[in-house]
Amino acid sequence: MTDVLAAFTHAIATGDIAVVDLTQTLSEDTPLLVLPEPFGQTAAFSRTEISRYDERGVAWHWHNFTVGEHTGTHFDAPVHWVSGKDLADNTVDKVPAQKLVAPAVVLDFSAQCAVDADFLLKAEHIKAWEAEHGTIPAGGWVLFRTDWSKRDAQGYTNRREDGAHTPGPDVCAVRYLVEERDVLGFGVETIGTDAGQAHLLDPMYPAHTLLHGAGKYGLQCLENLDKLPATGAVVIAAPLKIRDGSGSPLRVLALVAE
Ligand code: 23J
Ligand code: MN
Repeated sequence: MTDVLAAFTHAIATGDIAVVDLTQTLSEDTPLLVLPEPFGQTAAFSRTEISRYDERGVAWHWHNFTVGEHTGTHFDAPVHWVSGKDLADNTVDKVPAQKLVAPAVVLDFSAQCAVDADFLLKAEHIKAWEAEHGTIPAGGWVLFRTDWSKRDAQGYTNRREDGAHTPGPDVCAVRYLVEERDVLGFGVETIGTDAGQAHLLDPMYPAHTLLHGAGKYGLQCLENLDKLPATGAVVIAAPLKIRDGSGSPLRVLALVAE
């Protein structure tokens, strides 16, 4: 077949290319990031009914909803962090359309995270992964598999008196992905691209600080990363085109050759 798009749609129809949904269901029950006092909080998803085939709208059903830019499965744009505030095209509406479709690699550290909720992904871990699977391609997503999405609600947020205990990258790991690999962004199953205790690192919140300072993106609250191969998947991640938006809930899909 000479027409690459016809071959593509045919492969989707036959299942030779699987479409894997990496998105959490967004609802009133969606778990939220909770920051310590005195910081502001992201809003939960909520909705009010406009009509339901009734006198408010005889033949139609619809809602208005409220949601934080960073609630549920969502995209982080560079302007979200102070390190990215002066970059060009740093908001969700300015992400180039071509970047919304990109290759992805999946770094599976679920076994380590199962025994250590505070597991920190280090540059050495990434280099060991590359020795097995090949060099991480520039311009692609790096997805960090922790199996966190399989936990119950309490285990997912894993909050204790001293804050959340969830895995994430350390400073050198993020620096390696940004400076040595020029990735498009970093995607995680947990609520933040940073570890729950990342306020204790230097710089604090290294994933947010270094990724967004370099114009890179974040994806949070992903699931089904266990359905993806280590290399070869293609991710479609298109945030809402909110003018000057710092982030947005979105549907994230992966294409996988079967
Ligand atoms: C603001 C402050 C700290 C964090 C976050 C937001 C996020 O995780 C986010 O959703 O971007 S850690
Ligand atoms: Mn975010």
